[in-house]
Amino acid sequence: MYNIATPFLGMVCRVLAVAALLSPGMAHAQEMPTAATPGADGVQRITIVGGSYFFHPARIMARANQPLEITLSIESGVIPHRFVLDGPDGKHVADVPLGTHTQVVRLVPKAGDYVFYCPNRLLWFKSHRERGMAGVLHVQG
Ligand SMILES: [Cu+2]
Repeated sequence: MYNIATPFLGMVCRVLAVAALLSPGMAHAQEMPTAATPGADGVQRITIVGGSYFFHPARIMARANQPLEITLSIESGVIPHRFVLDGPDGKHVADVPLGTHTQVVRLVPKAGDYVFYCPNRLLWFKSHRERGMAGVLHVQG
């Protein structure tokens, strides 16, 4: 009986893994976006909490051409994480280690979709991004 079930489960896992690779943002497609809060000083602010293996919120909305301040905090744990933010052109905008101290990333975003993720991985295991530690910043013009 296990001889039949085990290969089937293996196949399901492979299919899910391929789907995750093809569309990294898909896992968060149902999450309602959280808007960065505009301050009286004109700076939009959002706090993102990272952990194993998630960022929350994973979908963020912000306005283009206005300063954006992203405060990063980490859930306590022994697994090291990073926050990498790629611009709409695919270039790294930020790459910061998430330690015990709060980190702040400041940018003036352009319109488009930015992706953020943790690229860390242990040996041959899946990267944290592949495990769901990823999200999208939608910047509207
Ligand atoms: Cu990580």
